[in-house]
Amino acid sequence: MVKEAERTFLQPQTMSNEPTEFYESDEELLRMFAMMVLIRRFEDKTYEMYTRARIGGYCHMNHGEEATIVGSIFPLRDHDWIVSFYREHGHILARGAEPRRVMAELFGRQDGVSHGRGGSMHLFDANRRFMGGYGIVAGHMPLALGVGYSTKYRKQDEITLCLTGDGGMANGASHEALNMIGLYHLPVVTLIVNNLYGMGTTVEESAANPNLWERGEMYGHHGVRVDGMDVMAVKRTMEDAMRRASDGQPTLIEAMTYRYRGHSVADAARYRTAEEVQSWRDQDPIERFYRQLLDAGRITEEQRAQIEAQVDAQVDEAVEFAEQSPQPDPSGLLDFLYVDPPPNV
Ligand SMILES: Cc1ncc(C[n+]2csc(CCOP(=O)(O)OP(=O)(O)O)c2C)c(N)n1
Ligand SMILES: [Mg+2]
Repeated sequence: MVKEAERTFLQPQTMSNEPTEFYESDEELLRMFAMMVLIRRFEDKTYEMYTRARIGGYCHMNHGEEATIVGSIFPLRDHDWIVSFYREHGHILARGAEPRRVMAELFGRQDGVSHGRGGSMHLFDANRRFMGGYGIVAGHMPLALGVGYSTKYRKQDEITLCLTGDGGMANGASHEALNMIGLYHLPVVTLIVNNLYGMGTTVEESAANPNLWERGEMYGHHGVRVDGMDVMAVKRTMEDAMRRASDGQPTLIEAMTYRYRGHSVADAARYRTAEEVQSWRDQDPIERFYRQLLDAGRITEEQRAQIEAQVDAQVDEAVEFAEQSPQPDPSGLLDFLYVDPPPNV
């Protein structure tokens, strides 16, 4: 067992009432806030739909991770890429995918973002350069390396954001990918969503050195740890990382956050205490951002209520859409497996 004293650095930061400097427009700040609320409410609804057997299979949710997600994905430009893992509902929403098509995918329906073939762990939106959604822990990191290599080979100004979990950093593929990204000076930003657990295993139980950000330096990346419950802190860290990436310097960001719910819908999370969960809920990223915006006079109570009402309507509509979307026809079982038409090689 890991002793309490050894875990002090993983304790939540205390809420700060310091005024925050914003250079974003009101419109942009409210869009960020609305997206964090959308991810939260979408996941609430996902949980409800799972318990009502509308969604099957594995289902991993993002409650609590909204600041890390929005702070890292919002700075990306349309021509940048994302490669993600299986806890990615919020990631694809933040990239701009339609909630109704994401919900339809969770339902396994034809109108889903992966035409019902992928489900919760395999969300794709190639038009938005959202390249999945993968179930093999860290198996996607070499794919992000490949996307970054392609960008450099084609001499394009495109950045790849690779999101991964803390547990994934114990898999050999993460080391190989980080090494080659550093070796070839690829424009890749790797962001560890450190929610302190890989299933029921703590970071201290899976990492000889639990300061995961320190691995950046040994692989030629800039390494940095950020408070993943503070959306503006994550956004600034990501903006810096993007500037470095454009100059051929990759970054490894470790965002300290927490998942409020179990590993998947089926996990009762008996490996942690209710007090621990509450201590993180007490510094909820949505409430924290709201407080920052309120203190800076950038949001009103009325605006918040309006955003929440709009989001609720959007999520309800997403469920209606998913319910009405047809099951994929069995005759299309082999569709979408290969590029169509196949490349002329
Ligand atoms: C290679 C591989 N090993 C084990 C698993 C089983 N598994 C699924 S999720 C998971 C935990 C990963 O934790 P982390 O990377 O911290 O991501 P989180 O679920 O916390 O977001 C494990 C071990 C897997 N899917 N792939
Ligand atoms: Mg984890």
